[in-house]
Amino acid sequence: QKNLGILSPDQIKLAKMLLSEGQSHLFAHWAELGVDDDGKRSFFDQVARLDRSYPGGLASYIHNARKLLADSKEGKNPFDGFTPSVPLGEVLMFGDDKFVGFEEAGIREVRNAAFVLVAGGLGERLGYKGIKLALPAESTTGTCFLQHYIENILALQNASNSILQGQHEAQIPLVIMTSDDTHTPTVDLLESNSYFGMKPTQVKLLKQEKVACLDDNDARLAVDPCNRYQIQTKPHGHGDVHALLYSSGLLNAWHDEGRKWVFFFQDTNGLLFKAIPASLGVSATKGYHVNSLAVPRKAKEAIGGITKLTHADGRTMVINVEYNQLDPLLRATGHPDGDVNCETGYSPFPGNINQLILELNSYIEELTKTRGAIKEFVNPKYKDSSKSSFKSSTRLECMMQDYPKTLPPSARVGFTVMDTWLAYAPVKNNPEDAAKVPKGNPYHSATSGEMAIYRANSLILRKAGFEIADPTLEVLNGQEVEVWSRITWSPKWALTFADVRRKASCNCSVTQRSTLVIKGENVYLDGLSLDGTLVIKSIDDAEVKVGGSVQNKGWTLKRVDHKDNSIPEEVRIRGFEIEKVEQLEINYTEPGKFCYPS
Ligand code: UGB
Repeated sequence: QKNLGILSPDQIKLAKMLLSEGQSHLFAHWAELGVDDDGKRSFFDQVARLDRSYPGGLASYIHNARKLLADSKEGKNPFDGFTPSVPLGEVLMFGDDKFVGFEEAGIREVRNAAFVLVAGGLGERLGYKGIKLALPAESTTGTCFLQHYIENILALQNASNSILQGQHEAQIPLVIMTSDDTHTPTVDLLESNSYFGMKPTQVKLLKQEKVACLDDNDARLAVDPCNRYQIQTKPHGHGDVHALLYSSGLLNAWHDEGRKWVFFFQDTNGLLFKAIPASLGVSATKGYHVNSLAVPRKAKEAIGGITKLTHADGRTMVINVEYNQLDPLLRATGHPDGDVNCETGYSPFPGNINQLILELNSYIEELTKTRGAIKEFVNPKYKDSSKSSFKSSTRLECMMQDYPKTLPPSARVGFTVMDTWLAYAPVKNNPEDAAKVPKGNPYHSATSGEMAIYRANSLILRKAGFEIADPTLEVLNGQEVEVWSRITWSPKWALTFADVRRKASCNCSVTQRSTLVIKGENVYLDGLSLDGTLVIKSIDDAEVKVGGSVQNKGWTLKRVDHKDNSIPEEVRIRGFEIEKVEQLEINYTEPGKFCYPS
C-alpha cells in the first residue's frame, strides 16, 4: 500500500494481479516509500516482461504451475489411459532410388521453406564458455556451426532457385531463437562475419525470456536470493519457439509469401543438412503436417522414441516419448519386456533427433488456437516423500517436439528415419562425461561430432564409387573413435547424393591418412589418387577437373590434452589438433575451364 505512489496504473494492475494470485510474499520485505524505489520499479519491469512473454500472461503461468505441481505431488502418470504402438513413417536407405527421388523433391520444395534454429541453450553439459554456434564443426576448415548452417541454407536456396528458373528468386529466411545467455554473442558472431554471406534482412533473431521460479506447491514465485526486488527465473525450454514465432507475426508473413514449410533444428548437429533434402521431400510427397527426423534407436538408448499413443477414449497422437518413460509405459501396457530390440536389432520405436518439419498452413491454424502454448511439465526435486517442499526452486518447462500433443486426430503426423551416420552427431557432452559413456553408446562430444563428419563424407564418396580406406581406431580424450580420411566439402559443391555422383567419378581413391578439402561449386574429381592433403578452391565461374596422383606429407592429427589450458578451449575439447605439415593447394580465381594437372 505504502509504495502505491510510485507505480503507474499498469503497474498497479500487475500488483493487484499478483496479490490476487497469492503472491503477497513478493512484497513482504520491501523498504518503505523513498528507499530502493529504483529497485521496485525494476521489479515491475520484470513482472511486465514475464507477463508479456507467456501465452495468457503471468496469471496463466501461476494457474498452470499449480495444476502441474498438484499432478506431480499426486504422482499422476501423464500417459494414463494411453497404449503405445509403433507409428507409420518413412524409412530411408541412403543412396537408393527412393532416397534420390525424395532428395530431388526436397530441393524443389526448399525455396518454400523457412528455417528456425533454436539456440537459446547455454550448453551446460558441454561446458564450453562461448556459444555453441561459434564452435567449429570440424578442424580442416574451422567452419563454425552457424557458418555451416548459413552456407547450407544459401546453397539450398541457389539449387532450388536454379531448378525453377523463370520464377522469382526466392530467399529462404532464417530465424534464430536466442536467450539472454546467447543473444549478444550470436549478434556479434553474425555481424563480425557479415552474416556469413546471408542478407542481414534474411536473418531474424527472436529472444526467449526465462520464466519465474516456483518455491512451493502453491506456485509461490521465488524471490531472487541476490536481489529482493527481482523474481528468480530459469529457462523455460526450447518449446518457447512456437509462442515466439506466433507472436512475431512471421508465420503470416511467410504464408503471404507463399511459403509452405518450417524447418526446426538444433545448434550443433554437423550432419543435419545431409538429411534435409530427403526429409523435406518426404514431407512434400506424403503431405505430412508434422515430420520428425529420426534415427534407428537401440532399445533403452538415451534418446526419446517416436511413439503412437492411443487413448481408451479413442484419441491418438504420434509423439516423442522420452526414453525413461517409454520402457515403463510399455511394461504397464502389456509388454512385459518393455523396450526391446526387434528383428532389425533396433527398438521398433525410432529415435527422435528433434529436427522437425511443420507444414505452414496447419501450423498457423493450430497456433491460432493455442497462441503457441506447448504442453508443459514440471520436475521438482522434493525434500522428502511427503512431497510438500522442494530442495530448490523449480519452474515449468516445455519442449518444441511436444507441439503435436494438441493437434486434432486428423493431423498427418509422420516421421522419417535415416541412418545415424548420415543425420545425427550433436555436440552436447564435455570430454570427462563423454569418456564415461558406456562403450558402443554415442559420445555426443566435440570429438565424436567432428569424426562423424569425416565418416559421413567418406561413406558418401564410397557409395559414389570412390576407393576410401578403412578408418583407424583411436582414443581421443578418452573416447574410442573411428578416424576416417578427413574429407570436407562446401555445401555449394554437393547438397545431395546426385550432386556427389555428378561431380565425383568412381575412379578415385583416398588413403586413410589423407585430407581432402573442396571449396568450390564446379569441381569435378576424375581419376584422383590422394595420399596426403589436397585443398581445392575455385570461384563459382571456374570449372575445374582434378585428377592424377597427389602425394605429400599431409596433415596429421596431433593429440592434445583437454586439461591443458594453454590450448584454446575449442581445440582441446576435441582432444586433437590438425598439424599442417604439407599440402597441395590449388586455387582457381579466374573464370574459365581448367584441368589439374594441366
Ligand atoms: N534450447 C533453446 O533454444 N532454449 C532452451 O531453453 C533450451 C534449449 P539441448 P535437450 O537431440 O538428443 C533435446 O539442451 O533439450 C536449444 C530433446 O528435448 O541440447 O536436452 C539449445 O540451444 C531430446 O528429446 O537438448 O534434448 C539446443 O539447440 C533429444 O532429442 C536445443 O534447444 C535431444 O535434444 C536442444 O537443447 C537430442
